[in-house]
Amino acid sequence: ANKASQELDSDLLLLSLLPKTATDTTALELSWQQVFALIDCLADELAAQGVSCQQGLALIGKNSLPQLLLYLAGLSLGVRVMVINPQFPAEKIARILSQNQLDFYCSTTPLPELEALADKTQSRYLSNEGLASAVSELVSAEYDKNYQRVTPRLWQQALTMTLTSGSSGDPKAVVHDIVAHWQNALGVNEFLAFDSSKSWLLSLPLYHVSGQGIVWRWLNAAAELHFSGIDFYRSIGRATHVSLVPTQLQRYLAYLEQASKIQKSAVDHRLAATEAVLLGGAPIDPMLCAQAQAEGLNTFSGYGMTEMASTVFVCQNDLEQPQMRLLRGRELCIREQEIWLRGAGLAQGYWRDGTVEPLLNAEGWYQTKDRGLWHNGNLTVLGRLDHQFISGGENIQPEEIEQILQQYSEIEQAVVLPWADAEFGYRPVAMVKFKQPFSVQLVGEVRLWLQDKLERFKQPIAYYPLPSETGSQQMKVARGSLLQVLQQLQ
Ligand code: 4YB
Repeated sequence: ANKASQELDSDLLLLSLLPKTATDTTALELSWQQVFALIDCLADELAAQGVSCQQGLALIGKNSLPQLLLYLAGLSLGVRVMVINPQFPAEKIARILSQNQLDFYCSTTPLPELEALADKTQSRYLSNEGLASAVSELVSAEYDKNYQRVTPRLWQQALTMTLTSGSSGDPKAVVHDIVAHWQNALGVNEFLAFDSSKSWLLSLPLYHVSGQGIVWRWLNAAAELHFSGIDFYRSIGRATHVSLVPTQLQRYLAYLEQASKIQKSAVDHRLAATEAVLLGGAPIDPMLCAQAQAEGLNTFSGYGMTEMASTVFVCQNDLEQPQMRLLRGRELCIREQEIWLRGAGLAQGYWRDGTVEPLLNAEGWYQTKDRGLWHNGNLTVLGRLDHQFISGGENIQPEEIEQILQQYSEIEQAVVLPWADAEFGYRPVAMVKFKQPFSVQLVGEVRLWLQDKLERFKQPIAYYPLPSETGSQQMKVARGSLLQVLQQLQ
């Protein structure tokens, strides 16, 4: 039973759309009743356009209220729903649509290039005019209007498909049932004290498991969900909970610093609503957490992945004795340095040609390909096994070198890659984003600084500027594209 539906009669406000501009203070707020009316209405619209149970529906676009409602409406019809990054090239989207048997796609923005590929996709474009007008009509209407539910709810048969990029080729679709998302919500809400008095900013895209996680935690707790305004960093301080990747936190701290220089009202930010910042998706530098703590931000470092419906392990950083926990119902073991997982949140599998390929090995565990150490209930993630390379017979874990480089005060981000070498097999090369313009002099300083911090064979033999588009904008560093850039230099 959905806790949220128990709240249906209360006038708890759950979904607020923050003002678009700093001067516009009229936030749109919807109640549970309105949201459920909207979901039902959209589900009927989808059904009227031919969408039915077990078919595939793709939603292409950035986070928006219509997109969230369509996601939930599709699921309420027992549909397989996939949200797709609108920045993917049209050709790639077309391949994803056909590989994943997505019968329909819908977008909140026009996609002429994709429509031109319609015969390749065999996927039907759903006119969103009807859908969009349904949303705007309902949002503006008095919601005591009695709506008539036409199509049945079939949540139990619903599946979400979330793309996760492997080391090569097109991303794989990870299939979850609603139970897996719900288990994630139960585990995280318990650890982060997220209840009906709290709010979570939808700070990550719905096409990542981390964005969907926020939605299910909101529903599970019957809490508030916030959409960000144009000024994302300003929106952070208005919710009690926010999920961020480390680079977003880094930028938020810079934003707070800037704000305190410009106006005294930065004090407001420190007194902001934020109670918990859940970090994840990439290695988390303890220094960053310490800086956040100095700003009064309570950070939690999460380790998780799409295949486990996001967070599996959490560490609360801001205590003298950091509190760490494997979320309830998850199990972890380390085999030959690899993290193996099972239990709550586990996906049904990868979608392959209309069937679901299970994730578990012969011993019943999901092998993460992450290298890790488990000591006294604490987990240290050392990097991806598939990023390792061998240099003169020695194993190199690029993340280890990156972590040390990033401790250098002038380095914002560093990515270490293998450089083919006739004698050594591979040698480490660094791509670096400095806080100031890249220069030979800075590189010289880094080399000197690194000398007593790393074994010689781990010290990068060359340094290049990190192309900005591959780095921090995305949740994961695009190592594949960086390797291509490097090969051109070689
Ligand atoms: C890590 C890592 C870590 C993942 N150290 N490597 O709700 C959340 O949990 C959340 C909150 C804020 C930001 C992100 C999240 C996520 O869900 C992220 C989930 C995710 O990244 N999934 S993924 O499938 O795209 O990648 C998983 C991989 O990412 C892992 O297998 C690790 O390699 C890496 N990773 N957390 C070091 N704390």
